[in-house]
Amino acid sequence: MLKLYGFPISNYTNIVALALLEKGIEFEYVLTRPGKNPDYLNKSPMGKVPFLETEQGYLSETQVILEYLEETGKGPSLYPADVFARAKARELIRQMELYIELPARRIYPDAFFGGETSEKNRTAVRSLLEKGFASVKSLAQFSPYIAGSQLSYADFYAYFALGLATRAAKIVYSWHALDEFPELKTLLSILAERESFQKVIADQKAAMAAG
Ligand SMILES: N[C@@H](CCC(=O)N[C@@H](CS)C(=O)NCC(=O)O)C(=O)O
Repeated sequence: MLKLYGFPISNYTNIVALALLEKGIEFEYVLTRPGKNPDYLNKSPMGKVPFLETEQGYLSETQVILEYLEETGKGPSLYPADVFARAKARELIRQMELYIELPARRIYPDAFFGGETSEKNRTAVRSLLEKGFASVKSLAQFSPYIAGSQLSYADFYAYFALGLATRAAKIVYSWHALDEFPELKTLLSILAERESFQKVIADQKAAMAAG
C-alpha cells in the first residue's frame, strides 16, 4: 500500500492527500515532520514533506507525486482529457506555485509567526503577488473549476496555495485579494463542499487547534 509522509498542517501534504482521496486510492498516512538526518534525506532529498513510499521506492515533490499517481491510471483522471487543456492545467499549477505560493512564504513570518520582515521585503512581495494573481486571473477558467469543467489538481493548488496566500495578504497588507477575485472565492466554496476537502480541512483544523 502507498504511504504518504507528511502532516495535516502542510498544504502540500494536503494536496497529495486530496489526490489520493479523490482517486479512491488506499494509502497509509504516516505523520512526519520535515527532517534533516541522512536516512530522511534518502527518502526526501530536500528534507521536505510530502513524500510518498511506493513499492519501488520513495518520491518527493508534490507535483511529481501527482503526476505519478495520474500515470498509474488508478481512479478518475484529475487532468482534463484534452492534451492542450492538460498542459494549461499544468501551466496554472506552475504559476500558482512559483509566482504566488513561493513569494507569499516570504511574508508568512509577518502574517502567521509573530515576526516582522523588512518593509523592503513586504513591498517586494506585494508587487510579486500582484503579478502572480494577474497571471492566474488571466489563465483561470472557473467553469466552474479553475482549469475547466472538470476537477483537477490545479483546484487543489488553488485551494491550498492561493487560499493561504490571500490570508497572508489580508493580514500583512489589509489587501482583500479574495474579495477582488470573486470567481476564486466561489471556487473555494464549491471545493470546500466536497467530501475529500471536508476531511482534509477538518484534519488540518484539528491539527492546528492541537498546536
Ligand atoms: N516544492 C515542494 C514544497 C514542499 C514544502 O515546502 N513542504 C514544507 C511543508 S508544507 C516543508 O517540508 N518545509 C520544510 C522545509 O522546507 O525544510 C513540494 O512541492 O512538495
